[in-house]
Amino acid sequence: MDITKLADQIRAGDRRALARGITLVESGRDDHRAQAAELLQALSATGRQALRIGLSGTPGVGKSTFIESFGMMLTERGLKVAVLAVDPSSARTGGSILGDKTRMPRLARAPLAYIRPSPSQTHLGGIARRSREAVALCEAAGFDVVLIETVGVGQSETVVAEISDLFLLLLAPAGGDELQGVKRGIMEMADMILVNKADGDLKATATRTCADYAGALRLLRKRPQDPEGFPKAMMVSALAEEGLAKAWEEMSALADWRRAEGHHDRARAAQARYWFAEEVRQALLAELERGAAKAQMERLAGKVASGALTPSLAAAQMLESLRKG
Ligand SMILES: Nc1nc2c(ncn2[C@@H]2O[C@H](COP(=O)(O)OP(=O)(O)OP(=O)(O)O)[C@@H](O)[C@H]2O)c(=O)[nH]1
Ligand SMILES: [Mg+2]
Repeated sequence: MDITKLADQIRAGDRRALARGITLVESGRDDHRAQAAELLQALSATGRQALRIGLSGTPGVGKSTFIESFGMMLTERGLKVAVLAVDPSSARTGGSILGDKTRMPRLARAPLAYIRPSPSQTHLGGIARRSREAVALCEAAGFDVVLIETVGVGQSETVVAEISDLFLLLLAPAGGDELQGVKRGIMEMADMILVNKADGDLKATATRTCADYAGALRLLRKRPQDPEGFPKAMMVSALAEEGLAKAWEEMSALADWRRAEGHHDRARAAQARYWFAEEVRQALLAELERGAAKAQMERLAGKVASGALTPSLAAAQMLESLRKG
């Protein structure tokens, strides 16, 4: 594969080249990893930045519907929109973004939009890297907005929040006890909470839910990266296409403020540091699964199990043998 040529094509906005690039970064093969690294390095000089918007929510809350309506609105304004999914469970049924492509019929056909189906299989450790690198490729290809969707099941929200500029939490209208259902850590990550399905019979409940969450957000610790009034809760209807323009206005205002105040650059730098450290951690863990280290782990585990060594002494010996390499 000619990586220089592929990089040129991606830079020029060639969709098929972008798709091939993403397939490359998704691959676990060693030779592909090396080519992917070369590709990302070649594209890192473009300096292009998209607004990266992470979107999380439980199954059925309306993420796909929202992305379809919201994405269409953005493309109608002339913005180029890419859609990616971070899917922690490869066996998930019904909600895969491949299915979503058919559930986003208008966006899938929009010339300014690109929807990337989630890969059919990924090992858990590879999710973060492949998502991060896919976002980088979309940026290099000149997209204005990258929407990164994840189903809210825990760990994947952190991944998405750490590759996004804005993190949105999509919620459904519900009774008061639902409020406890959202983990505090997730609330603390959110820049905006969008209460979806604020239409028809659900509108009154949505209004209450929105007020509840607005109240809950006010109780959270103030973050330096937020201007007055953020994080905020709003109502939208992805189906009726209501509140979407207002939501975009708020997102843009927040993003502009963060850029002007230096928070945007600081956040991206902090994310780069985070992912560097994370890659090192993952690589070190992978070392333990290989050859001599793996055998040594098993040998020491046996001694710990039989009571010949304490866990901490065995760990110290393990680290010692790793250092000697
Ligand atoms: N009334 C109403 N229904 C909606 C709205 N948005 C989505 N829905 C409905 O909610 C159901 C689930 O919507 P999806 O967009 O597939 O939800 P999702 O969050 O992508 O679900 P998963 O992909 O399974 O995680 C569908 O029947 C939608 O038509 C809305 O704004 N109002
Ligand atoms: Mg969906």
